[in-house]
Amino acid sequence: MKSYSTKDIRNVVLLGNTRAGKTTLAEAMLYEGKVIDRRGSVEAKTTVSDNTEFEQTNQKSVYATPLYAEFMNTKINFVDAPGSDDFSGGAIAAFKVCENSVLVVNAQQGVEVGTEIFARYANQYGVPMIVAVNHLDAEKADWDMTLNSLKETFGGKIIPVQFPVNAGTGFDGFVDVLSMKYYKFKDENGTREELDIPAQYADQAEELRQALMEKAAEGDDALMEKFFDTLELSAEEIATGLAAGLKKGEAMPVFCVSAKKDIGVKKLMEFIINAGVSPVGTVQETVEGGQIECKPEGPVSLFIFKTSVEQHLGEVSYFKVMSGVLNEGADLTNPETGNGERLSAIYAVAGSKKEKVASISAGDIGCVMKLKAGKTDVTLAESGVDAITHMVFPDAKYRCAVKATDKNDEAKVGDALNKIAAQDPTINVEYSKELRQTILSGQGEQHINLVKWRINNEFKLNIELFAPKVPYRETITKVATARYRHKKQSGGAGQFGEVAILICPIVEGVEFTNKFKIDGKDTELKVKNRQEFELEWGGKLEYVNCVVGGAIDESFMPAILKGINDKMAEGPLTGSYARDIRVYVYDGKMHPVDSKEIAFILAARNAFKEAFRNAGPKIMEPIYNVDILTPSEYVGPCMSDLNGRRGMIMNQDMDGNFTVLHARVPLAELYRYSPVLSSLTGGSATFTMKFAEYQPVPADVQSKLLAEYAAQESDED
Ligand SMILES: Nc1nc2c(ncn2[C@@H]2O[C@H](COP(=O)(O)OP(=O)(O)O)[C@@H](O)[C@H]2O)c(=O)[nH]1
Ligand SMILES: [Mg+2]
Repeated sequence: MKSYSTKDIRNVVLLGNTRAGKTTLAEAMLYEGKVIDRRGSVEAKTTVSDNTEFEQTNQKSVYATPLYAEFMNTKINFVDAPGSDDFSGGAIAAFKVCENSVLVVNAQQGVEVGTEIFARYANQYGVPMIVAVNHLDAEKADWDMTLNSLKETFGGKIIPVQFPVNAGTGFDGFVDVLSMKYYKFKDENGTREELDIPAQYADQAEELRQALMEKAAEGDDALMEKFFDTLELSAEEIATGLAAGLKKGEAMPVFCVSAKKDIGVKKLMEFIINAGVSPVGTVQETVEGGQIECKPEGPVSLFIFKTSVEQHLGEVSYFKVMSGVLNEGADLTNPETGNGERLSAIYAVAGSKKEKVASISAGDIGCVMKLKAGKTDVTLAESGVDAITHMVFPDAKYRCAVKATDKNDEAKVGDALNKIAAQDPTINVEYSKELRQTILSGQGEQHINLVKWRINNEFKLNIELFAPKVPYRETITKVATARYRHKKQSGGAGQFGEVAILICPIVEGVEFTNKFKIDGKDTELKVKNRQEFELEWGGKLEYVNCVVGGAIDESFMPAILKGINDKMAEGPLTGSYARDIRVYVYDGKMHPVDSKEIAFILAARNAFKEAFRNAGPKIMEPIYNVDILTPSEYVGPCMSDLNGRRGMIMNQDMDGNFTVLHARVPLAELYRYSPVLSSLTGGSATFTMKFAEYQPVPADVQSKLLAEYAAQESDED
């Protein structure tokens, strides 16, 4: 392959609903770009893009696959992204490296859920969208319906550049208004004739040309002036204005395509080259707050946006050269760790097809194998160059607990999960000491099921997924005292320790006091010292020594604190962490021979447990901020579902035809929320969730949790 300079590169991510035809369009572009000499199909499991077993079995893309085509002396790199929100991580990674997107829409369906979801992401990440209306050869293809649904969703940004001729099973061409030509196709391999527009389409073409000129004029002030003066723009001027509007996100030009029959694919590629945003001069922010400009004469810097493990190759890291020219054999450094890497061989990449190249210029995409630490979201650069800012992914929407089916596989399963998480930044695996569970989280149930499939099929291990425990907290609401004597005199050496404690809640804004009523008497405790601890699970413990007259020797005070800490870490109500408690040790007793540390630890544990139970104990639960984005017609069902989850709707906003519901929902009620929301809304809603705060659980929930814990608790001593 020849080496392409920065200005001759275009990077494009293919977006859209599942089954819109992205993978098939990618195949046609590879064919037009001479990367393959015959097209595969999704049905025959022979596309370049869907090259993994999971994708072929399920006939859908779940990984974002980098591909390229060489066309008109330009290298178009494109990333075929999956169409389901569960796998949005791939598209979001692609936004980091693509200056353009093609939004593929199925002409039988018009705008679908995935169209809107991914268009929203593209807007959010500031990537311009070209629209390809695909499936125009299908029996039920409906151009007008599709165009109307696009206009309804995206408004005046939608500007058709073409219209189809004979849409439906006889689809064989389109009128292109940019060139004012009729393209008629003779076969299913992209062979076309360029003809004058037939008389019957002349008016329609002229009408569209007027609209196109107006839209183009909006994109550029000089053009606007010229258009006002002469009411006419040349084809080049229209293209220039349209390109400017596209870049600013104000125009979404629409093209006619049949990916299956290779109709319209070349024109789309021409437009990407002529009007798409080139990487020249684009800027990446660095973690240090600086900038890296995309130019070949800059220092070498590349960013890894994807890693995967591939058959016969091992680990493959996909990157974009953000600056400079990368030559094979380059020695680069990860600026964040200082670790060096040698890139001995570098490749241009189209799915599983990889071609070794000698150099890759700024703006271009390639891959390298078997890096030591070349994980996703990592910069490798010449020394002295800063790391590029990290990719930002949505927070996890689906959590579950995971364990190896066979206990002996535990370590291997842990390894496998960590490998998967290192490749996919939207998968998170974490052992929770508190819950004593490994928690696996991702973007949805399908996403987690893919992890399970990979563990089964790629790692040949079995796992079980189940509901995660909820990280409850325990605290108290009033003052209580307890006295406990631990005494053991059977057999050899005896044990003796007695402590009397008072506990009260630590409440922000309420001052420390040493005056209490103990056993009905007003008492002023003599404070010898106070220690305050920030607990690692949040909240505080304060330990106040008020022992007088040597009732307990100073040397036993740490043992008493240990006993209390034990119960703080395993709360008396449900075994969850306790927080925000002040403990006063004000009395006790020793035995000249039998008093030892263990006796005071146990006495303190039991005294604390008893006092806690009399101090108006409360179970607290984590509450999450949940923002649901749903088509407004589903607001009713979403709200009543939230009510059933003890959710509170805080407020709501409108966003076009969508409503955003802002709710607060206990985490305990959010297990498997994503599939439920999906079935409530025909898959058209999406949501985010983020921890907000701890709140006491309602009385009925508390009773239920207490009963559950009591059933499994064994008495201590
Ligand atoms: N008739 C027709 N079928 C198509 C066209 N493009 C894709 N398909 C079929 O639609 C299905 C989904 O296509 P695919 O490329 O996997 O869609 P993706 O999910 O967007 O990647 C497959 O069965 C394709 O063969 C097209 O232009 N015309
Ligand atoms: Mg696909």
